[in-house]
Amino acid sequence: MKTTPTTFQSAFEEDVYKGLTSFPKYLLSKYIYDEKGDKLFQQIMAMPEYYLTNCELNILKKHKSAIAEIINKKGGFDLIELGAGDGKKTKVLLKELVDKEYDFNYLPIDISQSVLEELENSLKNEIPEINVKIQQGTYFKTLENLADYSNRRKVILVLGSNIGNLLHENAIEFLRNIQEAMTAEDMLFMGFDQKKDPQKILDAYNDATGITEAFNKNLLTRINKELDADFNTDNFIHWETYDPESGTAKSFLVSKENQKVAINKLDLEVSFDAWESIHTEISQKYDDAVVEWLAKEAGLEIQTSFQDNNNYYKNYIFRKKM
Ligand code: AVI
Repeated sequence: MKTTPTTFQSAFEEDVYKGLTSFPKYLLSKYIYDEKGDKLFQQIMAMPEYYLTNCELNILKKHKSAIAEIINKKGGFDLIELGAGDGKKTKVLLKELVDKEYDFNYLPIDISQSVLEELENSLKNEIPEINVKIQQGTYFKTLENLADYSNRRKVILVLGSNIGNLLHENAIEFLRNIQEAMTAEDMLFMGFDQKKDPQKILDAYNDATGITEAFNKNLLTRINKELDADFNTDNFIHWETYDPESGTAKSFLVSKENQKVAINKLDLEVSFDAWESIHTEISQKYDDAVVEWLAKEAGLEIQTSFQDNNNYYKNYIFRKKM
């Protein structure tokens, strides 16, 4: 094997190098999301097997009035959404807040400027009464600068069970970062996919049409494109597991044969044994005890929660523990 290059051109290069020279091999799921990965994720959210989106939509439709009443307080508030995306689910709540004539601003934050501009335009047409201020950036940067562009009481919204893509220790760190940006008056509204029939979970991450397979393999496609590599994606299978004890769904790419892959930009040749795996993503499923524990570790406490008709998914409202 080559020695580790001392300088990498990007975090992507370094993370790919580290992941594919480790044992066992892994790649970070955040790198699935280039333009093609974003489109595939949109398709996943529209699949019948991927129940998460509809569950959260069901919660927002069913409980919008109660949620609106809890988050509203005298003096108005800023509704700050991390990872806003197309805002489809959020619009249900926004419409309710407007109908109730509450005093609020909507501050959607996303890594993609084009996604934000599309959202801003659609809101102008659909709910023109809303005062919207878009902000492009990563969660981390944004939380650091929150005080600069919000000086009112804050309600922070994180939908889609995105926290599930983090190991518990990283989830606590993420929650802790949010907690540090909050005051005693602020609230956090966050979605957590729940433990359920293991088959239902496996089906959501292993659809018959192969969209999730393409989404997972986009990691290899992206390495081919950006790092001049020669992965043959047909030589790998998409494999999903779910451990009902820990609540962890894991995605892998498994090599079907002995093979070598050249990653020219890293000056690296990676050898795979037949049936060797690359771990690519975790999608954690939760119960109340685990959410309570995560919250406690991060200095938060659960105020209340809302669930969908099937009890598949929950949105929790957290306050800062004083
Ligand atoms: C974005 N995230 C919450 C999705 C999930 O459910 O873990 C990503 C995903 N991976 C496969 N399907 C969807």
